[in-house]
Amino acid sequence: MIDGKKVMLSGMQSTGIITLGNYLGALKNWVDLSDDDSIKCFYGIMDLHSITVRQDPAELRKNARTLLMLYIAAGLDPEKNCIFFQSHVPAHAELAWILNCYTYMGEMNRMTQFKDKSAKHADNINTGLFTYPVLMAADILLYQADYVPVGKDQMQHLEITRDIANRFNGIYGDVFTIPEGYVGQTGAKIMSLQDPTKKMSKSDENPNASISLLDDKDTIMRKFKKAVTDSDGFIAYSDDKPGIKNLIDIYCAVTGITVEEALNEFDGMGYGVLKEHVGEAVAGKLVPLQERFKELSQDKAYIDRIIKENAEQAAYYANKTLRKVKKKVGFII
Ligand code: ATP
Ligand code: LTN
Repeated sequence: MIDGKKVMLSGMQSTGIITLGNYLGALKNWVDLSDDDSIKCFYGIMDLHSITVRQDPAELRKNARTLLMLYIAAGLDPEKNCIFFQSHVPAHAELAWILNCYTYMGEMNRMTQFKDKSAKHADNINTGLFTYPVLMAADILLYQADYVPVGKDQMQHLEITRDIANRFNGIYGDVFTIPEGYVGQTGAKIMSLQDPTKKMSKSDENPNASISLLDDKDTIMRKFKKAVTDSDGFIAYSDDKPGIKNLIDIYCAVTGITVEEALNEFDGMGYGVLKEHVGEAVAGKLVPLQERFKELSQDKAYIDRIIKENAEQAAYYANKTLRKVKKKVGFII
């Protein structure tokens, strides 16, 4: 609790321009939830997590700043929500170290994200990638978060966070709040436009596989036109038709209508027209966000102030928990 309010925390890695999947699966839900004045919200730009995969330094710096501006452009008010860079709060790395000593190799070995990422980056399977979920646990537990809104793919990391917190509390008493994951109903998992059996990901090498939040309308329309579907030729919402199902999911998440309503609307349409409708809806949703982003990009002083003030605020709460942990573990403080 902070000032009598429940706490919510989430974040994304600054590994590239975020996609429609990140937006519908996470960012859009954050914005909806941040309207609730009974919740104190923290949103991190998780740059420490980003370097588990090799990054170009200039790109990383640019992507991190872009991500912060996209959070704000999407509707997160930085005066109300604490939006901060993970690397500006040293407590994250410190608590991660401590929690590493309360986490078992066997637990980390089971993490599917590690398996996926180590297969993808076979030349750089570093220990940071392996202990990535422990750093994520530190992010969450430092702020005593009650709720953590994430896409479906992150739920396994949430479970391990709860296990680590329960283990630590079991030894030292009630130090950490046990967080609950929260997955929105729509957009929980948006799939790649080129391979609808794989999730849409900002680090996909094929640019046609994902919609970037900064793609212009022509690019969006072109990417949907090229989206992989099937050769049946009829619209239905079924796991056997992952390409069409994904297009319908995207449409529903963007417009807020149900699958049934969407199926009525698309009744008798061909795939080409369906793709056009989805493309129009997505582009329409992203235009206001892109305009706000442009304005923010021109206001360096404002963004610099947000970065500084929010880092101080985040550090204040994080250090409170870290001091408590150090005392419990037996460090001289
Ligand atoms: P990377 O490709 O760099 O691994 P990513 O695109 O998978 O990144 P993350 O930074 O890992 O994105 O995730 C940020 C947030 O977006 C998380 O809450 C995650 O669950 C959500 N998310 C990521 N991809 C999708 C998707 N395809 N559909 C729905 N939510 C998603
Ligand atoms: N692993 C998350 C990003 C992340 C995160 C967090 C999400 C890092 N720390 C803490 C929620 C809470 C991902 O989306 N890939």
